[in-house]
Amino acid sequence: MKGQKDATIGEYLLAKLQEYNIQHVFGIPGDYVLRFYQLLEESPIHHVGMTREDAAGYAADAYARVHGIGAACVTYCVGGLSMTNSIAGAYAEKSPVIVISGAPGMEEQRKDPLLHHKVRNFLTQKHIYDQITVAGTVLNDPVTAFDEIDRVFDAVYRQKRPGYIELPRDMVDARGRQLHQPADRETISDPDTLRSAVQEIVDLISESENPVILAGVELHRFGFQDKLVKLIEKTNIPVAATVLGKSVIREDHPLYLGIYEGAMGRDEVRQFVESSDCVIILGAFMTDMNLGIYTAKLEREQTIYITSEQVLVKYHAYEDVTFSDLLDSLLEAPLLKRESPVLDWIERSDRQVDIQADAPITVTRLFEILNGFIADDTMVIADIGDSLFGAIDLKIHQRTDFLSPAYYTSMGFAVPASIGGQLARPDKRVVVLVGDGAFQMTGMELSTSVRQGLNPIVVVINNHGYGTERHLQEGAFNDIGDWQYSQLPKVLGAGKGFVIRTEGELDDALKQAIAHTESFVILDVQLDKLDQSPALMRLAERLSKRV
Ligand SMILES: Cc1ncc(C[n+]2csc(CCOP(=O)(O)OP(=O)(O)O)c2C)c(N)n1
Ligand SMILES: [Mg+2]
Repeated sequence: MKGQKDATIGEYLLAKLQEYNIQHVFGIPGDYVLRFYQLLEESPIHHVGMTREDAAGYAADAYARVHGIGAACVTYCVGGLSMTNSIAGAYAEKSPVIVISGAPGMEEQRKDPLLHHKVRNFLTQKHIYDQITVAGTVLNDPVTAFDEIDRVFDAVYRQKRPGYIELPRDMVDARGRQLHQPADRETISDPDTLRSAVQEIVDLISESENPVILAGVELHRFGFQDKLVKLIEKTNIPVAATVLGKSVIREDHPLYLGIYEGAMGRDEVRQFVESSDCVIILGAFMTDMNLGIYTAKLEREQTIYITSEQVLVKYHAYEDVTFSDLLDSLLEAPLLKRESPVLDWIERSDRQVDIQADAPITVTRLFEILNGFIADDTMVIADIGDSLFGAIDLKIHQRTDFLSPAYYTSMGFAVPASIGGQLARPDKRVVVLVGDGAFQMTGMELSTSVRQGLNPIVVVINNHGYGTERHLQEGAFNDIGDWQYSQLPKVLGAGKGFVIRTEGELDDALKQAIAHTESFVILDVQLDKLDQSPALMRLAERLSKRV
């Protein structure tokens, strides 16, 4: 890094962010981080001021998912601890976010005084972050600070999970020193093990009659989408995606089957995958959400399971084989090109949706109509609840254009995530799908969208409360306040709002939303309390058969 010999710790950290091409940092200042904020403002990096720290975490997470790595910067404890839930989500779903937190100066910390924002001791926040990051450091020593910063960035980038850097305020201007050049920590495969693993995998695939690939989120995170496309086009093996991996491949690719998620997914996809005699899982975490709450039936005897963390073939594991090397070797291996599979049950062309202008809007029709509205430049960000269940059936045109906390499922992700997502990809129009409950948690972050000149189209799926939970256990605890969502433009001084009760109103509002590019658009889609998406219905129906 240039000029590192004379750099201060603050300057080095900023240079490191730029070296990793991080152009936006999300957060809220506080006195313990103000000096670093001053440097941040003087740097070419844009600071994006949010209304809450958890929302800053979601925005940085979305930015990281789209851009490859992201960062959030907050003050000590009141800020950092408020962001732990979103960073926990980034950990669980493998999103590489650098967390920078200010802290009391090392001089101030001597004799353990009761300084504001301190919880138990001065390491409380660091200890909490140890549980939800892959690497963490307190930059309390100028001699080791540069190496520590290198170590955390390196771990975050390689493991695609968050890292924590705490910067005491009197260390920002301290001059650091590079003790040693960062070691090349590139992990490499053991050639013999790699050869043996590839041989076994090739044999299994070659002997199988109807292999299928199940593609997961790690292909997004490591940027292996091209390798996936090459592999399926070389072999004609069809591919399904997990929910968390949705949009890992263009959803109109002729070899794409749809989302596989056990009982929640479409029957045809489920049958196709479960009747395969060789399921090749690539970069997918087999979570309960991916498997439709443990209703999937995959036999280990017929499974090849490859991720960045493990290579399992049937019942045994190969160690010292990297995900990347294995994919490259499979691309070069003598795998036969099969006949094109017959996939005539998949609807390829977008069906024209006939709008029944006066018909009351339902969740099913909402998603059918939205499907016709999604274009090449649309990025869809779905919150949890029926926003996510319904979105499973949406057809995403480009890859990596669908984001959702589909495994950790924290409500409130989508609106703040739309800020990180669109700043990372300004050429995209973001459609946010969000339940009324989730919107009430973080929807006011639209204020930041206005300040940043962003233009999300926010579809509030308003089923008057915690709909998903009503289907599990009804009670007054599922009711929430009845907000006038379409009036928010008045409060925020920008935007366009619509109340949607019929299909005609939805169609008209969506057309106006496309034309309104200067600020956000919010659609309050009024639904029946007990209405639900086809995916949620499928799940309920299949589960009820099991009990
Ligand atoms: C932060 C957080 N708190 C609580 C929950 C538990 N929870 C799961 S679904 C749900 C209701 C979601 O309501 P809404 O956003 O309106 O979506 P809907 O289910 O109505 O489609 C709740 C409270 C959660 N997942 N995340
Ligand atoms: Mg709701």
